[in-house]
Amino acid sequence: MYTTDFSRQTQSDASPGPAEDAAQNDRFQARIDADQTIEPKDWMPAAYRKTLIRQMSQHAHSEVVGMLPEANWITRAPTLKRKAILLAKVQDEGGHGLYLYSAAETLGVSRDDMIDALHKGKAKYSSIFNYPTLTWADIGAVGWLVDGAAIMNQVPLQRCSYGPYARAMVRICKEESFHQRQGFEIMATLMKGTDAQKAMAQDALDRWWWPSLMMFGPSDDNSPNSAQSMKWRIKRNSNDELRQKFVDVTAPQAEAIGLVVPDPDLSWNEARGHYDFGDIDWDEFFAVIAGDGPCNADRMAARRRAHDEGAWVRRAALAYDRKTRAKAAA
Ligand code: BYC
Repeated sequence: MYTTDFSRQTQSDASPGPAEDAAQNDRFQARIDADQTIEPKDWMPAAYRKTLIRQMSQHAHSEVVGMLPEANWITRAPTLKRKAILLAKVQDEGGHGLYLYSAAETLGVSRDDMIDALHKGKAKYSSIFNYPTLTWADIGAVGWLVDGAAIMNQVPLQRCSYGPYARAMVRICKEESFHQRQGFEIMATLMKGTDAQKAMAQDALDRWWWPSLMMFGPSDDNSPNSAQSMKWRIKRNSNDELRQKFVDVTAPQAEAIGLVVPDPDLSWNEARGHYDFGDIDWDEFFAVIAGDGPCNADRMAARRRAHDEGAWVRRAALAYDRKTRAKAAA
């Protein structure tokens, strides 16, 4: 995901701005500590607003850019049923983007500005969508692992302190659970197939495993936004906690269908009650979020093209809206 110009925030931004006094901030923090939700018209620190705009807009961008790797397979899905399922899933992702842009707009930023920031390369979207979907098994791996990681991260967001974001996440999480199941079912079906199908599923897991672990963001000791976001209860868990949960849930699923997780260090640690796992290649992660992943350029070009090609639809909708209002006024 990507930051936007308007949303760059450091720890020092969290201190009260000139127009904010400490008492207001204390009252705000007390509401958060009492687990009350913050609503659009409530007073909030400028830094809280900025952090939410950053996270929610990059989340929305991820949903929309995330349509691209899967859409690549709609026409090539192996059966009519698989095509229909994939088409519905990709539409769901578009819908998630729309709820999230709308929820972010309640903070006073316009959707046009958010999309403009994405198109100008000033805004982030999830690193995961900069990897290619090379085979049909990749569609299984994306549903199982990418949507699986997304759920792990998004379930706690249903209890995020900002009401519109928390409420948007309820339906999104329901749909993501269904997506995860369909991805796992594709992988399970391939693993019951021919040797070539099994090899294709294993190859997809080999390529998607590590990038999926990177989705949770940098390790806790290198996550500049986590402490403040957790204090504000935007985030309820740290990046490493959620990554560990994901590994704990997913490793046995791989084993159950005969797949081997591409990590020689993966092993159950009885004492910790968790799986141990190997080191993540953080150089790769930071290169991808800096724009140097395998598909960054393609993804951005496709988004900009889609936006340009949709300009007439936006103009038509606005013209219709003007006509309807004029009629109503007359
Ligand atoms: N990719 O301090 P940190 C989906 C950035 S889509 C790119 O830990 P934070 C789906 C981070 O933004 C799932 N950038 O940050 C759709 C920050 O940079 P800035 C999308 C990343 O915000 C279609 C810097 O690294 N889910 O479900 O506390 C098909 C330092 O990080 C990434 C969401 O967006 C990354 N992976 O925590 C299928 C969930 N990780 O902004 C599925 C909402 C970190 O300071 N977002 N960065 O320049 C979050 O929960 C949080 O933003 C994160 C990062 C946990 C991701």
